[in-house]
Parts: sequence; C-alpha cells; structure tokens
Amino acid sequence: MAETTKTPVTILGLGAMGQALAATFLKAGLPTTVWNRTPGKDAELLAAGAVGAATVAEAIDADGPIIAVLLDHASVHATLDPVADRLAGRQLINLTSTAPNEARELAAWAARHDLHYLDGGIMAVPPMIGQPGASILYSGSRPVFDAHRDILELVAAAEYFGDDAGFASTYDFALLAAMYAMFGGFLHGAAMMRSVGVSAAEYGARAAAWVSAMTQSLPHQGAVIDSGVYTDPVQSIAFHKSALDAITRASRDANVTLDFVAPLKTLLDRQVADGHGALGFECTFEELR
Ligand code: FVH
Repeated sequence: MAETTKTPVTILGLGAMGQALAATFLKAGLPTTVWNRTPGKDAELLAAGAVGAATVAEAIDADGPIIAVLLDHASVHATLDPVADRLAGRQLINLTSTAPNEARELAAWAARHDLHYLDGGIMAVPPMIGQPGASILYSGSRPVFDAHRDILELVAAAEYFGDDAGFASTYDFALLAAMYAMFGGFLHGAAMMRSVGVSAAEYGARAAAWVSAMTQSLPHQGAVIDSGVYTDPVQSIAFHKSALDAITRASRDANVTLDFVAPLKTLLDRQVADGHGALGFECTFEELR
C-alpha cells in the first residue's frame, strides 16, 4: 500500500454513513479514530482496529483530517463548538448534509477558528461506500481536497467544484430534488397499480426500465434550457398538460390522491393559461426561478 494511504483519519458520527466510511478506511489500513455522541456504535469498528475516543476532544487530538458525518448543520456546531479553540490549523471535511448557506456559515465559522474547511455532498447510500458508483461532490478548501484526495477516493469518486463551500451542497440537493420527484412519482404509480391488483414490486421493475429510458433525454433537455429557445419543441407544454389531465382522471378513477401530481399539473395549467402552450415543456423551467 502506498505511504499516502496511511494518513490517519478521525470520524465524528457513527450513524449508518459514518460507520460505512470508517469501515472502508480501516479496510484500507488507515489509522482511524472514531467518536459518536451515543456510546456503543463503535463495537464492530473497534474490532476492526479503530481507536475509540470517549470524547470529541480526545477524537480530535488524533492526527489527520477530521471528518464529520453528523445528522445536520446544528449537530456539527453542537459537536465542534465546545472544542473550537483546539482546532486551529486542523482540516475539517464535513460530509454532513447541510443546506448551501449552512455550509457557507460553517466555512466562515471555521475560518474564524483558523480551521481549514472542505464541504462534501455524498451521492451514495451507505452500502455503496467504497464501491463503484459512489461519488462525493466537494467544494471549499482546495488545499484540503488536494492533500487528501487519495483517501477520499477510497470511499467514493471525488470531484472538486471550487472554493464556494456552498456549491457542493447546492449540487447535492439539486440531484436529490430530481431523485425525490422520481420517488414520489413511483409511489403515486404504485398506488394506481394497486387498484388493478399489480404488486408494487412488479410495477417497480417496469418503472425502473421506463424511468431509466426517460432519463436519457435529460442532457438534451438541459441543453434546451441553457439555449433559452423553446419554440421548436419535440413535445409542447399543451401536450404535457393534456397528459397530466389524463393522469389526474386516471388517478381519481383509482382513488389515488393527487398530492404528487397536482403541483406539476398546476404549473402546466398556468403555463397554458398564460399563452405558452405551444412552447416546449422545458420552458416551465423559466417559471421556477
Ligand atoms: N444514509 C444515507 O443514505 C445518506 C446518504 C447521503 C448523505 N447522508 C447524510 O450523511 C449524514 C449522516 O447520515 P447517517 O446515515 O449516518 O445518519 P444517521 O444514521 O441518522 O446518524 C446520524 C449521526 O449524527 C449524530 N448526531 C445527531 N444529532 C447529534 C448531535 N446533536 N450531536 C452530536 N451527534 C449527533 C448521531 O449520533 P447518535 O444519535 O448516535 O448519538 C449519528 O451518529 C447526514 O447528514 C445525512 O443526511 C446520508
């Protein structure tokens, strides 16, 4: 193993994600110190060679970057504020999900304490850590990213997006927004199919293939949005309004509530009422900003 991969790391937070990260570092032979607010979550990691810290202060006494994998912005402050005066000169890699301005606030807080701050948005679930397909988007301190890129790549593909600490988080949540809309649509469709006796698992298998095929058009739709030209559509807003009207009727027939479908229908209805029916579907983007 190359010497660079022996960098010691400290993990604060042993939820599902913190445990997955720590286990991957340990498997790669990194000296790994772990801490969790509630004791007892480190048993498997200690058995695998981790050093357990009883307090945050003890954890950050270990050398190397400090990796926070906590619940949210407030929990990062709750954990690090009490030891802020001991963090000068250290490197914090915050993989906790925080909103963009929360990440920027943490970067400013870190700067006030002479702490070097790198923010990361994890695009993976715990079982994906260390596997192909996992990625983490980073922004904030370039020197921290460059110094530790090799160990960050152990857990997920690592990509750096500049010194705005809030950028990675914006990208993270923009991708999650697309994911949650897709999941919401899946739940809606599963409820419709239940009304005709089809299992959610069977529907899920078919929906996966369909949604995968449909996502192929996203780069093209993005290019249309970037061009700002919506006058030569493959399918118009009026066409999609008609489809949403039909889905609404079909959902009512199946006694399925319209919670997931109604917001998009409302948007398309308004676009048509405003005279944009002949334009491309991508034009609805303009109303969202
Ligand atoms: N799990 C996932 O699929 C997602 C994938 C994308 C990124 N997220 C984010 O990663 C952060 C950690 O997620 P997690 O899955 O590890 O979350 P939990 O299993 O719920 O563990 C939460 C840990 O945070 C600790 N904690 C909570 N509040 C505090 C606090 N006030 N002070 C100190 N620690 C706190 C909690 O400790 P405990 O409850 O065991 O004492 C856990 O260690 C998260 O931002 C995801 O959005 C994961």
